[in-house]
Amino acid sequence: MQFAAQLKGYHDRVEQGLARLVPAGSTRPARLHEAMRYALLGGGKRLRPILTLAIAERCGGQHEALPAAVAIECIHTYSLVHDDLPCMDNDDLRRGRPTAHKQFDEATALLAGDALLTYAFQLIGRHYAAVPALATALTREFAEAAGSEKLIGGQMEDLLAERNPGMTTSGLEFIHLNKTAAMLTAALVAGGLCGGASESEINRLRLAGRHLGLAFQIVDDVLDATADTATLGKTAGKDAKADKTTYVKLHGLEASQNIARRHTATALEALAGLPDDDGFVMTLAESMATRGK
Ligand code: GRG
Repeated sequence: MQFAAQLKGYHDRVEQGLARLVPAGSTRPARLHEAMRYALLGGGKRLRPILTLAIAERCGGQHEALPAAVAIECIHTYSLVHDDLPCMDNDDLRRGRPTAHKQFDEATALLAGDALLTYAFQLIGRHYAAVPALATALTREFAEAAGSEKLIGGQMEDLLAERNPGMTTSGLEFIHLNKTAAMLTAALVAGGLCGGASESEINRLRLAGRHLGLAFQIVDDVLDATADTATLGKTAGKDAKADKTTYVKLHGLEASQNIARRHTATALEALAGLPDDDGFVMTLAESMATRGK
């Protein structure tokens, strides 16, 4: 099957899973559940859950991966909702639509983000109760990736960096590794855990996630500087306007693109040691670094 058709198949499965596994908008209190569904179901590339599903199948398909895939998208979406709030990035546009706090209000968006994060763990507990070792491993993986030493820690350092004009490449790498690569790594590892991957395969997934995440974030910085708002579905040019330290600011556009290419090559080398007969995972990983071209 062609890559595009496969990608659409995974995308559809994720959309259906999100619509089915997250409480209906009519669930009391309806305003909260409507806001959760508004943020979650309003577009998005679904890269993390697609990676989880695709890796799980290729690593043996031992257990149903859809609940884990939906859980990672819930955590990712919570982080976007909170990142858009006026006290953080203060953005009006996300996934081509008004941000959750613009569509509802700040307090509702804050609570919807909280609820999405918590719901991810409810899903894991509910759907993997019969396989306690898997439930524990997934909980640990997601909690560590989303916690104070990774996602939230990366976000904290990112906020602090706005007041630090002397930011270095290693400071920036810390932010990217924790804010971006940790959640992509968790998506890959969750796929491995659901599929029944060996320890050495899980280690390969971790290495791939690290480099894929760095490449993905550098490309995100490049796109912020080069693409328009309509293409991105979020406000373009924000980094330069805020004089934010990014790879583009530190290294320039061309060097940033070369660094992203090197990280992608390392990620692909790590993934090459995994079962992927039809090359779908490799092509998806490659496309993440070439998006916007
Ligand atoms: C509020 C704890 C907390 C964290 C916020 C996600 C995040 C951290 C900030 C958003 C801004 C940003 C550039 C994050 C880096 C990761 C990233 C590129 C997120 C966007 O992911 P995509 O492109 O988005 O996969 P879609 O909308 O397709 O899901």
